[in-house]
Formats: sequence, structure tokens, C-alpha cells
Amino acid sequence: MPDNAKSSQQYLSANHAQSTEIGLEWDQDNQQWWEWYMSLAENESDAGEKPRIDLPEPMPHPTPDRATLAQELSQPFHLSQTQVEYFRCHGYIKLKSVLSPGALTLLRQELAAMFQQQSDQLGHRFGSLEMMWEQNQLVRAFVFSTRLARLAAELLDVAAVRLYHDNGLSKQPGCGRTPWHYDGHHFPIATQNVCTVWIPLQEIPDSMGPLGFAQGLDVVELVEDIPFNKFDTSYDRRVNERLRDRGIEVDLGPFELGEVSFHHNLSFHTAGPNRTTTPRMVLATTYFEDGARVIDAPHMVNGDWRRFMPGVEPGQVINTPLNPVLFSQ
Ligand SMILES: O=C(O)CCC(=O)C(=O)O
Repeated sequence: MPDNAKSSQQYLSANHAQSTEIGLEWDQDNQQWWEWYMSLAENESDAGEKPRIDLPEPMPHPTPDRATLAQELSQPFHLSQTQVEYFRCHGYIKLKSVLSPGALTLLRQELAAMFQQQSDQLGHRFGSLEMMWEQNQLVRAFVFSTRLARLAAELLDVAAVRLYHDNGLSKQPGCGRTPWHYDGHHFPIATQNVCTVWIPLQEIPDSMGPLGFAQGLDVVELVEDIPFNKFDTSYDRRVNERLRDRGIEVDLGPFELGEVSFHHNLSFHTAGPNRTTTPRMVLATTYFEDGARVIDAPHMVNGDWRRFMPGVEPGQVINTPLNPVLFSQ
């Protein structure tokens, strides 16, 4: 059984475990939030016991020097009108060759070293590191990349974007599915103009659990009557059934190295289990429209949000030094 098939209740604090209430704020850290959240995914009961596909660690590519990397991360990546329209219609887009293999080699090595420090606890888990940019100059260079922030702003069609947070994700060998969700349920930001840039740090074949997207920004309306349940996998299962019954196309394709996806706050997405022997590492960075406020009533699904915008209270504009404007037209 994968770790995330264990009971969801065990990941909750006593306060959350004893009531079905979702309106209370989360009271543990972001890693614990992911532990709980991943436990809400449906997995095959014997998924954890199946033999893993032997996949060697990704081959390192020649790495750029500091100046070359800075140039790559700041130069615009031109979007065609068709690509912009695709994002606005489907709620996501996968773009190839956004980052070079050498730049990604550098970032993977850096994140691997950080995850290595907690390797004794990782097991089959979904490892999460956040706000790495505050301490790590290389991560900061990617998170503050004008190339990426500009793409987010252009796809969202907003004048300026701020940073919500960075999230290093290591889906460990044997870790199960990521449940169906949309980020508008996760982020306590009172606008839908939010975009997450999901950067694979190695190729992601089907067997490693690529991020998969339900096509259509309006899918959220098709499933809005399905109640979220904090204790079991019913929400994930019912969303999956609804998408299937309504014939919604789901893009579960693999990612090449250098391919990056951008998804809107309302995009429904999931990810498969990691059935390989190599951790599936990703940097996911979220940007939101400058001027947005915190929602009036943050809840447990918003996770450790106060860590990402310290001192901002519900209803207030988000403009702390941890949420800098990273691109402005
Ligand atoms: O990496 C995953 O499996 C999930 C990530 C995700 O849902 C996100 O970045 O919005």
C-alpha cells in the first residue's frame, strides 16, 4: 500500500481530526499538509507492492555559468496567439524548451541536495520544500526569473504578477497519485488570476506521474456540486467519475526535459503515481495578479498560507516583501 493510502485522519491535528469542519485554518506545516492532502487520492490497493520500473538517475547535462544562466532566465520566451488562446480555453499549456537541459541539471542537483537532508524521513512520500528562495541563490534565480514570471503574466493577461510561493516537490518512488483538484481551492487569494509554473527537473515518462490536466477552464463548474471530504478519497473518485462520464479530455502526456506547464487557478489537474525507482522532482512556482487580497475566510485546504505572506490578514492586499512583483508590463 502506498503511504498516501493510509487513513487521512492520522495526518490531521487532534482539532481537525475530531470534526468534519473544513472552515478552520490549517495548524501544521506545509509538508504535513501535503501528507494529508495526498492521502485523499484513490490508489490501487496493491500499488505500493508492484515492482518498480528501473529508471536510472537522469544524466547530467553541461551546466551554464552564472552569467549564461542569468541571461537564459531573463530573456523573453515568445508566445504565439494560438498558445495564449489554448491556455485561456483549456486552462493550462505545456511549452517545450522553456529552460535548457544544463539549467535544469543545476536546479535538480540543488534540490536533490536539499531533499537529501531529509532523506531518512522521505520514504515513499511526497516531499515538499517551500520558500527555498529566501536562502538559496540558485533557486531564487529560477523563482525570480523574468522569463517565467512574464509568461505567467502574459497567459493571465494581467499587468503585473507577484510571487505567492515556490514549492520543491519530490514524488518519491512508490508514492501514489496526486488527487484531482484546482488551485483556487488551495490558495487563499481572492482572484482567479493565479498561475502555477510547474518545472520538471528531469524528463517525466508516464510511469513517473506527469501532471495531467482536464481540458477546459469550465470543468470546475461541472464538478462544483461534489462535496470535498477531508477524511477520505471520495472527492477524488467522484471528480474522476464525473470527468469520465462527461467525456472530458484529460491530457496525461509525458514531459520532455525543458518542457514546462503553466496552469490557471481553475484548471483541474491530477498526477499519476511514481512507479519508477527515481524521484520525480519538480519546482512549482505560483504567481498572482498584483493588487489581489487574501480571501475573507481562509480554511484548512489553504494550508500554511500565513508562512507565504506573513502579517497579511483576511481581506487585506497581499504586498509583503515575500510577495515581490516579479514582472510588470
Ligand atoms: O506535483 C504534483 O503531483 C502536484 C502539483 C500540483 O498540483 C501543483 O503544483 O499545482
